[in-house]
Amino acid sequence: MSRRKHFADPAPEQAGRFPPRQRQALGFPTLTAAAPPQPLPAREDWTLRVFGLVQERTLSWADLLALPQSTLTLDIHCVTYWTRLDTVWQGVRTRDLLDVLDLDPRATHVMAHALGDYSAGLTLDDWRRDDLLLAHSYGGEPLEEKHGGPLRLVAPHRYFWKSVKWLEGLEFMDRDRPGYWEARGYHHRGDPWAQERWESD
Ligand SMILES: Nc1nc2c(c(=O)[nH]1)N[C@H]1C(S)=C(S)[C@@H](COP(=O)(O)O)O[C@H]1N2
Ligand SMILES: [Mo]
Repeated sequence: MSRRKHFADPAPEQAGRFPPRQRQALGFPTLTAAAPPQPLPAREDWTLRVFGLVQERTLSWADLLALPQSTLTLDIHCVTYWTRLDTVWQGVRTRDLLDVLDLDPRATHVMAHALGDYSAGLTLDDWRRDDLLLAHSYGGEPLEEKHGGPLRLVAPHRYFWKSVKWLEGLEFMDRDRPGYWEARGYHHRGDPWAQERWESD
């Protein structure tokens, strides 16, 4: 795939929505460093395990659908210099999930674990924002497997590597810990507006 055809310079009237050095992705690229084992469980058999500094529990698909459902329109920014504006996701806001969990007061960070070998951490303050979503649908359709279906995290205020696909575990912790990419040199926070790409920056 040629970059020339699939990426464009931001239109001047939208330039303010593009973090430094980002270009517009015309399609929806797929980036998978660590794929999950096959075959994936079906949507209705998917579970989300919550553990660590929290009352441990396993949410079923029905449990997830019984939580408040939100539709969010979000701009997403990948560290490989592409941005997509106005992507539309449906699912459960992370803060709405926090409301039904019994957190240990020592918890300050959340590690999102994928099925397979991938994880990424955020702070509990990140999780309390209103623009983070546990997404099961994209554009009104069930989220495609290549984009992390049945369930993925979408954290638009961070580079997209933080948005863990095939999300099956949430670990509450009292400190930051490196996830898959952070252990390989990516920045521990990953704010695209501050260009926090690599830890040496
Ligand atoms: N489980 C898992 N989640 C992942 C990844 C991965 O390799 N495995 N890649 C990350 C990276 S680097 C990016 S940019 C986005 C890409 O999401 P997309 O394929 O839907 O564009 O997913 C993130 N989440
Ligand atoms: Mo990425």
